[in-house]
Amino acid sequence: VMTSLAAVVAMAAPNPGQVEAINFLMPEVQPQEPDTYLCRAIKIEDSHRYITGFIPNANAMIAHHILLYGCLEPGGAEDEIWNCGEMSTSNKNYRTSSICQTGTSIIYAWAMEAPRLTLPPEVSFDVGQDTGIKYLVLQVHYKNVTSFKPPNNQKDSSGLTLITTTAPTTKTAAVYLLGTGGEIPQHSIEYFETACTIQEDVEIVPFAYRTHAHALGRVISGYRIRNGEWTEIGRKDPRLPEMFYNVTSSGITVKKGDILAARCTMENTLDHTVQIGPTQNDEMCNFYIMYYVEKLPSLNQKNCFTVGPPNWFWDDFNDQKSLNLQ
Ligand code: IYT
Ligand code: CU
Ligand code: CU
Repeated sequence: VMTSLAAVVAMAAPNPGQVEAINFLMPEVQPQEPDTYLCRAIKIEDSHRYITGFIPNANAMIAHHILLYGCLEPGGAEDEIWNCGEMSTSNKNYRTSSICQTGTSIIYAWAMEAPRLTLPPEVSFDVGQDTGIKYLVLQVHYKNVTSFKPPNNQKDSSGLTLITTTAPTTKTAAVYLLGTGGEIPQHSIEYFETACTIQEDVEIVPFAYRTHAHALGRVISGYRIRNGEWTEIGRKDPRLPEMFYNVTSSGITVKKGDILAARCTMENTLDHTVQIGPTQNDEMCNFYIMYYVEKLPSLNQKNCFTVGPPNWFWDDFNDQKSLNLQ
């Protein structure tokens, strides 16, 4: 059970399940370098947990973003804090490791201005025993670290309060990730595109989306294509806070034979080519779809990646050159 963490507050239980608010916070850390990414893991292997909401415990002056990941195996041990950045800086006070060793998925994202997220009624993330998520990993991106240095020497407990229940909800949430590889030549605008056909006989209901790029992203959009007709799922300037936003219009479903597609428009005003890659000097093109299924099973396919420009554009879709990584 998740009781290894300090405060587990029992709340009123309106349904047969026990509702618990679990504080998943940094243990009074003092990162010393700006742009430090710290991770902490908790094991949730012993029982099923159904996460129905996320309450941020963060200050936008200090934390740039907070991400909650599900892992099969975490990058660090329990009761350990490790460096888990997009490798922009490495902090000597902590060991550096990946977020997850295996089975990575994003569950929730907070960035400045993001309010708490309550999932739709009867929707939850099923984590723990018999699921692909045996650990939860909290990642905090520390932007401003001056308050952690002398004379203030403050300690930080940024993180999330997870609203959980032990009783299953009728609907199950998950996240589907669309993204690309590729490169943008100097002084140009480039389109990073991906598209995949849903092959499984599962109907999903997207309800939130998140975009992610680095400095060159200008607009990222996602679509469902059914019988040649395009319906927007979401569209955002990735320079805005990278949190989950409500889909453009609710009630869009995606089923077998539909195509999910995404595009990132990037502008490179620099004097060199920029590639998709892991550091802040590289780029990324990601469109995350948070969805639920009314009834299990959910999708096995969790992402849709292409090699991106200059080798793959939507026009290449019929050649079936799209790659499904993982
Ligand atoms: C190369 C790339 O696009 N990396 C992204 C997306 C990504 C996320 C996960 C790729 C894989 C994953 O298992 I989860 I393979 C990326 O790193 N995006 C960052 C996060 O660190 C996930 C982001 O903020 O969206
Ligand atoms: Cu950040
Ligand atoms: Cu990135």
